[in-house]
Amino acid sequence: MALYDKFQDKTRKKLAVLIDPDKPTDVQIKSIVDSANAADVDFFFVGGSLLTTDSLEHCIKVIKANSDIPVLIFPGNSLQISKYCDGFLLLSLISGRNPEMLIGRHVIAAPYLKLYGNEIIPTGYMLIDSGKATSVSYMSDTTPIPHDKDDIAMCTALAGEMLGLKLIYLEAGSGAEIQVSTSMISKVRQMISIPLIVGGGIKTPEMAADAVKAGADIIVIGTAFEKEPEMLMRFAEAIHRV
Ligand code: 1GP
Repeated sequence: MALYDKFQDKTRKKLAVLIDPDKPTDVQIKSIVDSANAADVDFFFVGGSLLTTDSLEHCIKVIKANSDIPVLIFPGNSLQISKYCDGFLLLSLISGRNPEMLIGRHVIAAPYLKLYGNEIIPTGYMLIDSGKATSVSYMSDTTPIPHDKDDIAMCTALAGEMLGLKLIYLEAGSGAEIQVSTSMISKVRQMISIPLIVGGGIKTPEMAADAVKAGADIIVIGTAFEKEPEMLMRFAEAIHRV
């Protein structure tokens, strides 16, 4: 099954585990991967707003040596490309008005992506305000959509779908204090027919379950698993049960 088919599969809600390749040691990556295998997690996303080490490919190799779960690059910039991943989320930051994040970086990355033959999934990436400045809003030089402006989020997601994007990702930012509201998730869900990803600041299995009940198809969690990979099973059960 092509990776995008797996995103579209409606048989269950899905969990993607985000690994920032800068942070964990090989032993810590292996521990998260072992927990993800046991919890039947659906995807690994690998990437970060700013990487300070040359660790991306190594991280992907460690995951792939220990798991059959598909690994997608979730790039923070055009340096985060590798032939070893299974797929690549080609992010267009449609909540912002920075042309570099809408098309500029893509022009630089495109020939490498073609050369490597990665499965490309064009993704409408939407930053939602979460109460404080996040790395991703600072690094992308874009203003997030206000937390309570569901109508702006709905119309932005709809425009993204009309432009041909294949996924919409509502992002509060890694480690966000406030997650995307269930009201916004539900209204965006009603507006679009493509799969909806939600992430940022989801700290408990109950919060993850609320997001999928509101209409998210895929939940992305990183920070909560960095310290406690054993929590992964509880999150996966809460999401897969819905
Ligand atoms: C960030 O949505 C992801 O891009 C995950 O966020 O680290 O807060 O789980 P957390």
